[in-house]
Amino acid sequence: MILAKNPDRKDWDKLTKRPALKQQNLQQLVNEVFQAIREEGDRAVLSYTKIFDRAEVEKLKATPEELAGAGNKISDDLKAAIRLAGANIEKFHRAQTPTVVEVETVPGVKCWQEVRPIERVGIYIPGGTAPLFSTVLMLAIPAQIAGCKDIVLCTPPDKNGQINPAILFAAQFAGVTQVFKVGGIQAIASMTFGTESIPKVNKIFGPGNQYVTAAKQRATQLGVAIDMPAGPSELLVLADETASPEFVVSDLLSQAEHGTDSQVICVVKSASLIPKIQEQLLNQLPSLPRKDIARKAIENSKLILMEDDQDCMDFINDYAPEHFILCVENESFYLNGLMNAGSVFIGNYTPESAGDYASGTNHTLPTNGFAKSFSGVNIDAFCKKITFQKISEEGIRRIGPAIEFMAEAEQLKAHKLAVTKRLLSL
Ligand code: HSO
Ligand code: ZN
Repeated sequence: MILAKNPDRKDWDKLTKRPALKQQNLQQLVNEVFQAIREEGDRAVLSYTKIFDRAEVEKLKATPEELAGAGNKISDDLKAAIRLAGANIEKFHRAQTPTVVEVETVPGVKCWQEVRPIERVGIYIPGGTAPLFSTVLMLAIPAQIAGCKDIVLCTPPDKNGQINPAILFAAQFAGVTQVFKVGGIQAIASMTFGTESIPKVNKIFGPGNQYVTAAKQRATQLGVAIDMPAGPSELLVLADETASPEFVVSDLLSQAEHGTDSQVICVVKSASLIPKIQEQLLNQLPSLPRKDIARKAIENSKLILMEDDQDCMDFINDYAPEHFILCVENESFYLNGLMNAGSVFIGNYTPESAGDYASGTNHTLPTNGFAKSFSGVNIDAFCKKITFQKISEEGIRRIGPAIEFMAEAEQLKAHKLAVTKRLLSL
């Protein structure tokens, strides 16, 4: 880890800056795939699946038999774990259900706001070395609670044209309505335009590599919403002497094993923690199956000594971490001052893994400083709010003249007349 001791504020920029994403020019490839899928539908999807995933797929849609058989291919313990995690995610997200807002702003002017689900949502789940079936729960459970009619899931097939059984099981458990064996740019393009088998959706959720990210950006230009801009996962830990260095390092590594580009920052309040953290890293890293990935991520990560509380607070708000682990004695100082973070984990017994899987909070969170302006996925992400108003004769009498004055001042005569005509009729 790169070590910094009480860095000067003018050097914070370097420490809070995420490494520049490799901005490969994917636009041309994305446009090509999008155009082919718009014109040829399934035929193009199948041929890209052959080229990019090296998989022969007969039918894009997972069959009822495939879905039904998935439960037998995973252990009972894993099924029980998925059910426990799912129940907690459901409890926490159901409690977020927005309520109707109704106000009579002046007598006779009734305004209210109601919530409607986004009708069709798409969930993208990457394949690869670690099939993240937990993300299925994090996206499909809130979608179901919100009342989305169609919850479409796309995930790339393996070489034999199969989908990971844990993903299939989680999909059924969480209320996904249709599962498709398609990944990458072709999955996002399919959900953007719709093909013979894959429905067009209104909003696309889920993580992905740079191809998927570029494709999601293209989808937004074509009128499909997306959850949030994506970047490599990140964690900031703030620890004082009450924190267990062993636990702190286990959290740093759990984040680091996601990818070589994962971002890890450990801020310590006292110098005595520095050698303890370094020692724990040496102890814990070598035994991890994904040690090569984790080591690379840790090499680019920072261990920072910051003794002043206000400095720490300002630094954290500046960085705006996706995940923030707070393990200090004076936690309320930080909880009160915190402005920017995706999700916060407090105390020695709250590992980030808890939020990744089973405590109930969502793990789809803003990265790359977007926690300054974005929330993590929650029920609102699957809903729209519609405003309504009903104005009585008394109501239009009360607010009509103000509307007339404002319309006149904006030189919008037709707007003014729409009110004048009504006032004259009374
Ligand atoms: N930490 C990841 C989510 C995840 N972890 C899924 C394990 N599985 C991004 O928040
Ligand atoms: Zn994780």
